[in-house]
Amino acid sequence: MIIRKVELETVCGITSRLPDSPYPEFAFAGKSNVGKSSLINALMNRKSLARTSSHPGKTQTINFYNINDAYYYVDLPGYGYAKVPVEQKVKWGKMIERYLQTSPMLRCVFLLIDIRHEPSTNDKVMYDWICEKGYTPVIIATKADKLNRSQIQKHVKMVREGLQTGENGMVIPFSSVTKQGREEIWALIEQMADLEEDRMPEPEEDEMVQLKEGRIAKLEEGRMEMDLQPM
Ligand SMILES: Nc1nc2c(ncn2[C@@H]2O[C@H](COP(=O)(O)OP(=O)(O)OP(=O)(O)O)[C@@H](O)[C@H]2O)c(=O)[nH]1
Ligand SMILES: [Mg+2]
Repeated sequence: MIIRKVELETVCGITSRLPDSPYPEFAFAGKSNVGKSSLINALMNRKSLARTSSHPGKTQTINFYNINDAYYYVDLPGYGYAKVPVEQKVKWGKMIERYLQTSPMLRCVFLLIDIRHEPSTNDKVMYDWICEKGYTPVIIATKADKLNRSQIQKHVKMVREGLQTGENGMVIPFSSVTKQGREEIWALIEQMADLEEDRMPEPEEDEMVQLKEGRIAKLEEGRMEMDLQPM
């Protein structure tokens, strides 16, 4: 994928109005410190545009990154960070829910899980929540560089079973260090964005009027022909 333009276009806090996106959106969810911002940087070919930190709870807003004026990557706040006060957690939860529920341009939610560990209860809740909202989450198993090749497949199976994704659930091992998995994720995003573009757009009102008039003209022609039939 050629990245011509990346720009942090909108930052939404708890009370902000969500933007009316003109382009498809791809959101990245997962527990705090799992590597959401690092993945977004890797997908944007940027080292540090999305702020990362070894301290959990770095991303506290919903951040919309404009990619090539073609789509948005949406960095969501992480969940499950013990030091965040309960009140704050509830507010973030509501903010993420509002986003998942009301964004007409959201095409896919990527759920990030640390490949080294079994999915937590929070991960399972998030997985089920995304499904309930009508999306099929694509699982990204992050920090794959921490395991050797033979361990990776075993851990992918563990993640799949932990979330109960079923046989067909998509789990992509990824590393922001080696960039393993990046091409696959790009290909998926391009495919999903294109699919939408291929859909026939709803006709504009003017076109509908023309369509109606066109049909009436055709009908009249038909009638005229009938009128011309010999009795
Ligand atoms: N080894 C390794 N470390 C990673 C990888 N991805 C992220 N990290 C490290 O994990 C830590 C957290 O990464 P972030 O990308 O900030 O995580 P986040 O999910 O955005 O975290 P919050 O914003 O707090 O929700 C940082 O120290 C990263 O350098 C990876 O693929 N491999
Ligand atoms: Mg982050």
